[in-house]
Amino acid sequence: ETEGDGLGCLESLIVVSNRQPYRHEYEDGEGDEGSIVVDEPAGGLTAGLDPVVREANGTWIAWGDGDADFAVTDDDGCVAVPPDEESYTLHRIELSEEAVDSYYYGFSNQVLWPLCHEFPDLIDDGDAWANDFEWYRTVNERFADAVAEHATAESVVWIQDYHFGLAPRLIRRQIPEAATIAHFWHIPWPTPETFAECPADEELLVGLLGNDLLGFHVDRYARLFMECVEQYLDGAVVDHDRWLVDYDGGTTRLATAAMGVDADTYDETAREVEGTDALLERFGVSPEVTLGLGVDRLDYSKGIPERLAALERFFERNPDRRGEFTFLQKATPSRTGIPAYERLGELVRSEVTRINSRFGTDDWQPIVYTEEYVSREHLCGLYRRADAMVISPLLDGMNLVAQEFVASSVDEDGVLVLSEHTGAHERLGADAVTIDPTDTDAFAAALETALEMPASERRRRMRNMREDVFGADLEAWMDSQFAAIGRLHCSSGSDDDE
Ligand code: GDG
Repeated sequence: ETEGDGLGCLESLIVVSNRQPYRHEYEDGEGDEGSIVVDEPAGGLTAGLDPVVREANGTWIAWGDGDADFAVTDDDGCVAVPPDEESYTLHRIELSEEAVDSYYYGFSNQVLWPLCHEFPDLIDDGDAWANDFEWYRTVNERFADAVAEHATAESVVWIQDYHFGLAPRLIRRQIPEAATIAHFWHIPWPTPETFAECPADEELLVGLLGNDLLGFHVDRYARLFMECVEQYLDGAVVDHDRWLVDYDGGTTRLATAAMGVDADTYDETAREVEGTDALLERFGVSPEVTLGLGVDRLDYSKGIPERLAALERFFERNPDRRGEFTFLQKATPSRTGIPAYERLGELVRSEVTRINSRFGTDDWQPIVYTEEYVSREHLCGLYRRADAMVISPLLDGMNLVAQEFVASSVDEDGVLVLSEHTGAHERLGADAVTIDPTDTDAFAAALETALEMPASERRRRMRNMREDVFGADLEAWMDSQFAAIGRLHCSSGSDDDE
């Protein structure tokens, strides 16, 4: 019943995330000679949470990573932000190169990421993981210690993501019982069969059950979490109907909340765009073409090779589309240095070259591939201009790009081709063209369906999707989290609310 403003009884908010909301840098990369400038939050969750932490005069604990970052903090790593209107404390944790290698590139991204995305073959095997896991634990301890420095009995601690699977329990041990710990897990949760491959299965579950509230994007991930607890953790009692897990004297409530995007901003930005011809020409795309678009981090979970295979099949089957349709794939390199990501980059680039040499002509390429980072304005322009947006992950917690595209489609004439294996599909599946990315023939046929769809049907589907994306935006997601946190936090000490 406590709808909306869960922030009401919140006196002290402590956010924990890997990425920091503000970065300090030396101007012109001049080393410590230059003056220090500040980077604003880049977008997404960080930008969305910033005003909430400001309003709460809270604390944000995150990894700080440069000399300039620490030149402005006090001895404890704290600095007041934002610089122009100091509203909250940013507490930066400094990590050695070895810690980053093992905690971030190692256990987080070569064990937990492939595990949760159902790529057991990519999980670091051999001895590497044991050392990585030790560092993961050490870093989680350091964050937990930082939380303990700031926490009071009134505190709400809100932890973000898979980098902090052990922190909740470590925090619980150090802070007053009345404080509330909540956590949002932004990626999928694996099946029990896959979870068996987790080298630190029990400790991870025990860690996460230090939370009072654990959130996922969709019901399925929460259910899988409960199944894993039941199978792999002795002594835990799972209430599948009420979504509660009792363990070691504490109760963890599970919740789902599908994350949204700042839809109004995407809409406004897309409306202000003054054409994309110049941008397309810069990439080597003729402004006249029918445009397909892909926007992803260069990650093996995003199904980019599968998308290229479907495009090749599409051009085989539709010779009349050659010269007329171009697919622009924007890929942002990420986690470079991890072998699986290096291999993926090589595969994608060589497949693009091969397909282009098969169908391309002197003045037309079927696939234009770029790893250039584009501004939010340009991104919105491309979303608006795209005739078909293609999102084909093999598994994706939510996928915000799908929603950003919908929010930017102000002319209501673009079609969303969307993998059924994304959290976003639970929201948009009814009005998107659904694909299984591994079924190349059906995927190619879906591209045909999208490009041949009559304008009236495009509009009808896009309107439905826009209703969803604007109705359940980033702010609504945060409200729902804080309402759930508020119900636990403000009622602690009184009777259970159900
Ligand atoms: C994880 C989960 C979940 C990309 N290239 C550019 C650019 N981007 C931005 C997009 C979007 C973001 O990066 C990617 O977000 P996704 O949600 O698609 O995917 P992940 O990075 O894997 O995020 C995912 C998410 O967490 C939130 O919970 O949805 O399932 O995997 O915002 O716009 N932005 C700009 N230029 C680029 O070139 N400006």
